[in-house]
Amino acid sequence: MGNEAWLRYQEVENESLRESYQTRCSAIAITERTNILCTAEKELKEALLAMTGHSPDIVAIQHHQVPRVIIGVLGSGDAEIDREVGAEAELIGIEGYVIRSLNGRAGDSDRILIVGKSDRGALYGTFHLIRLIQMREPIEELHIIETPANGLRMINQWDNMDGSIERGYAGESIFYRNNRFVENFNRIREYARLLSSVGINAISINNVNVHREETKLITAEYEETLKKVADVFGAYGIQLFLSINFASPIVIGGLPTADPLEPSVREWWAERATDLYLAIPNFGGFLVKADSEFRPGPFTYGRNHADGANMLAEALAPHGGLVIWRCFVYNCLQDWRDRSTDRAKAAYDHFMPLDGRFADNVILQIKNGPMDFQVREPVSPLFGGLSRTNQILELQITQEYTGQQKHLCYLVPQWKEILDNDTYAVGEGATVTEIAKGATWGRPYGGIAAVSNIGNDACWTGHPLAQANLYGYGRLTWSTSLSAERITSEWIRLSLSCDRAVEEVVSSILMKSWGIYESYTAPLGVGWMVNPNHHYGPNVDGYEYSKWGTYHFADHRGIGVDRTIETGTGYTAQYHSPLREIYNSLESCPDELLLFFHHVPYTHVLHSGKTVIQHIYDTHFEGAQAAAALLDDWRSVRGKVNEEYFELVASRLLEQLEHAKEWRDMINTYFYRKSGIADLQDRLIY
Ligand code: GCW
Repeated sequence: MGNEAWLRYQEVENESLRESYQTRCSAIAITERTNILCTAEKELKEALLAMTGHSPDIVAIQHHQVPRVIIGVLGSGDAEIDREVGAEAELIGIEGYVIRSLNGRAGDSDRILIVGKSDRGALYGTFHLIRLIQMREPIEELHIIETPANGLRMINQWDNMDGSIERGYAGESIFYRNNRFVENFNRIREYARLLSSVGINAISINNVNVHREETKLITAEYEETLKKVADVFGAYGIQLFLSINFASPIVIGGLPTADPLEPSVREWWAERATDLYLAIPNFGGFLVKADSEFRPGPFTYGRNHADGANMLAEALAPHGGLVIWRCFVYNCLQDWRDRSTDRAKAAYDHFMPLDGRFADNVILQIKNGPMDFQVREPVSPLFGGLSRTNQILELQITQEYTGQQKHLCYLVPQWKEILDNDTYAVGEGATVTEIAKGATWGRPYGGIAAVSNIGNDACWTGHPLAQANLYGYGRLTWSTSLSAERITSEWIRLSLSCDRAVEEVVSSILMKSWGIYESYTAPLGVGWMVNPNHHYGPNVDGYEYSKWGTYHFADHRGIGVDRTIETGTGYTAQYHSPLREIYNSLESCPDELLLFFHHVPYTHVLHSGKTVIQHIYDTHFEGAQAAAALLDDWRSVRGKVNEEYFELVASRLLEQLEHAKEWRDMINTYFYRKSGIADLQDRLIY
């Protein structure tokens, strides 16, 4: 139940449709027996068997008698494929594909060509065809040309080798147990299938906080196992990356220092890289969290991030490897009385002076917002700031601050907004989408990475509907122009049901869930009103006097962080005009981000016409009510979806509804007592 996620193959009910799929796909031929094309053949074969009840024959490419699906790579010697795809080959990149139905001509039977410039492209095309059949779409007149928007489409696992997952809400790791790799790789293989089917091409398999055992992953001790893991992912076109510990030369290398400019340290890394690539020729490279939240880094030696990253880049470059260096760097030992330090400014302040000083195979990974995956943040000003450095966007699929997969919070609409954001770096049009993919500045590398939300939970994600976030992440990263509605509709039809009524209900539930979650939690972009450490549940002052730089500054007069140029921290100056002016001015700052940028009295009137305090009351009452309505909506699909699945979702929605009331009351009571201002509607505030 839920374990197949969106690769759920139900037999086609409609007989003539089933027969048409079966006839058109009565055989499969691949152009070469590469690992990845064999994967494509196997995937399609299994999908067809499950959905049509008939196992297609595997035939040679020259076989002309039966209607068949031909999966292959351009220029692999088959003249017909090259001829038929012809000029369209120009339209696809190395990972793109063309799908064409050729209806029986020239004495040959019907064929469906799925052709890429690489076998990965052909595999993605195969999953596309499978999706069409799952969604009961016609396949007679296919003419599809697809190429991914982003070069790097990455997943970051925050899995620890003890089996725990940092910020994981769906059970334990599928990779590790008791400080070893698991013995049975079936679940890992299933995960590779899911990821590949939505176009993911890279994965880092250990937490960016690299502890003692994980530090050893780059040593000979783990080579053999890593190779096996790399092969599992490799067969699905996914490259393996490891998070590394910057202090490895000391911790496991026996060196007295990890200074990136020290020759012995550079040699040590070069040797590690050489060994790793000997074992795993298609290894992707390193993901690095350095000088961030107590992790070691180049600062210890008076060096900067470019020195650190470039040292690793030098070690990996001869093998074609990449260094993905995270920009989540800030002072996490702040004093709340110090109003001049602003965590939001930190990443920009650290990395902008280094723009243009990173090696060609270094990519900076930037969280979407300047703080930390809150339900609402402005976009990080590093997007639009950096112009001479490779950069990718980091999103968080796991719902650390958005309800931890107990609450429903469908994040695709949030990600769409982030991607559509114009940074005004080059007049209009330098959106986060364009910058992240590398287009704005013509960078060789670009893409998106995201922190995974899966664990060994039977349905992968704890909350079954949270699967939609993983699916949506992949689809959106492949094609940033897809609408949230379209992605949602696909996910529902693939994972739940093709029934129109189910689609309507579930789509509406998903599409409104982010807004609902936002409305009963921290108001107007201010963030952080959660319990410290685990980050679940309301606690208005939980982070208020802490060292983490996460404050709302509420007192009896008002609330919000003054980040303006004139009277605040000056953070708004990190944006280009007109964003800078829009955010800097109280008049033009959008309501939903007001308290992120400004400190205002509770009586300040929003664009909506409401005062801040009344907005807080209203959204919290309405939000809790809307959360309750989600359960009512869901009840209407009972009997139309798997009963166990139904119950599991219902129980989560019930938990959410109860917890939303707690959020409502904690927040409303806090602000009522602080402000002394009554609710205009005189509702119950404790
Ligand atoms: O949001 C914070 C999380 C940490 C995480 C860190 C990061 C992996 O609370 O758990 O550490 O971000 O992104 O490095």
